[in-house]
Amino acid sequence: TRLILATRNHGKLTELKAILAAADLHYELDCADAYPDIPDVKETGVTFAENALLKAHALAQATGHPAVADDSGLCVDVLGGAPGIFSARWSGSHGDDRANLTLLLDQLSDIPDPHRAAHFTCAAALALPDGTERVVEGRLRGTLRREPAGTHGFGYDPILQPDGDTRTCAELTPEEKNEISHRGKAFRGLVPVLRELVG
Ligand code: ITT
Repeated sequence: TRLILATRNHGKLTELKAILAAADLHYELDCADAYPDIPDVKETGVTFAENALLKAHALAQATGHPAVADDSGLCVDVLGGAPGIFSARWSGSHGDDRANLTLLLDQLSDIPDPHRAAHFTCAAALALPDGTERVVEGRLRGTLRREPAGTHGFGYDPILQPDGDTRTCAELTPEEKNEISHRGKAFRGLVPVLRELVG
């Protein structure tokens, strides 16, 4: 069976492949990059789940294969959940991780440590060519540092320190991050659904 990973974000892709590999699913995994002619879908949803479903359906329809998608982001308590679904383009330029993180730290410079709680959210969506759909969400809670630390991962990893750890996500090994992450939780939650609906 072929399963399409409907993302063009390479940080996500690396983590997704590792998380799904651990589940021993025996699919042929194909990435969205293998279908350059399929245009990116407009993320017009107002929730992570809606956007993940839009992306999964677009690839499932266009390829005729089941597709999974990930919509994710960082939600900061004191900002009422922002950047949230706008995490990838918070600074204005889509996917510029360094600019996004720098702007966010700047916006939070006056916020004292006890009020710097935040979480990552990931919505993992599965869509089949016949229109069947499922979504599972996962979260990783933590606090935001004042300075980035660590070189692993991507996006806002250098500034989120998971609760119960003294390191940022970017200081965890990839295995340690996948074990506790929003993405690990969401996609491990999707595995039984994949077994049932995709085989
Ligand atoms: P696709 O739509 O192609 O999957 P994208 O990067 O546009 O890629 P999103 O709209 O879901 O995807 O944006 C996700 C953003 O949230 C990402 O660019 C990061 O800035 C942030 N993010 C998500 N998961 C993260 C993680 O595990 N660690 C750090 N930052 C993360």
